[in-house]
Amino acid sequence: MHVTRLGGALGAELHDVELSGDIDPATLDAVHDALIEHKVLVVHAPDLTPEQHMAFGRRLGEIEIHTFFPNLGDGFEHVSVLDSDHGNTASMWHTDETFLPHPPMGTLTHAKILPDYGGDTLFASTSAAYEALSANMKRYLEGLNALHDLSRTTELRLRFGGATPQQYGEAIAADRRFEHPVVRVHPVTGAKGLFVNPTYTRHIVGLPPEESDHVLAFLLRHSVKEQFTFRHRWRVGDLLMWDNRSTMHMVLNDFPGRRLMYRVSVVGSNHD
Ligand SMILES: O=C(O)CCC(=O)C(=O)O
Repeated sequence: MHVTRLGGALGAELHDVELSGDIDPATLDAVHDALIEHKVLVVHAPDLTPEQHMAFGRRLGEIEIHTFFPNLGDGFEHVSVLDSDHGNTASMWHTDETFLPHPPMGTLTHAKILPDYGGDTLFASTSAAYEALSANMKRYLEGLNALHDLSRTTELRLRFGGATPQQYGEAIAADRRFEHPVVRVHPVTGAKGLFVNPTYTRHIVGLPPEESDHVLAFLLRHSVKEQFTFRHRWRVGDLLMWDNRSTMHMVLNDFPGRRLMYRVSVVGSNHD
């Protein structure tokens, strides 16, 4: 296997690695190390089947049935489906499922159908963003927690007519929310990273609302400065893996036509 870097802050492509069969432990360790170092890995794997996709995920850790995305069903519940034809294009910056007590350690997304152009995915390194903060801001954030809430997505849809007040009420009542530190320590590297995102983070706990809103707005704008980002232009059959503990991502919703992705998220890690 060899690794080519694709971006200054994050992103690399793996070559000469076969993810569909029995991966030997040394290769698996090398893939895992590359994931930790580069945060986003691209492997071109056009023949990867959903079985092999799940099996590779399980080599990294326990895989989840996604909280809200539809899935392939019938033995393939762990493969969730993002189909733009069904309105599923995750086009707002987020880290996956941060409203859970234990968000996934990583996600593996396989491109099945792509539009003729557009639909790239942007990634940002939350550790590079943290490192670039001033010492004063780092001190200010230390010890603060933020509330992450799944119902925030329904609230946003409500504002644009995509959800009813009743659906919003149900989303609040579903109580899918959790407080996490604003600065999180990566369990493998020990590196600190910002852990707030505009999709799920509602507020910083204990701050006056206006202060919380302004601090979050600053952090979110800061986090996606181009020097912390990497943009992936997909080929059908690309498998992208991202370390969900040190990144945010969003899809550019700039395309006509259909974009269909299969995804597997790893909730427990075999390597921490
Ligand atoms: O479709 C993609 O490129 C990424 C989708 C996404 O945001 C996710 O799977 O969490």
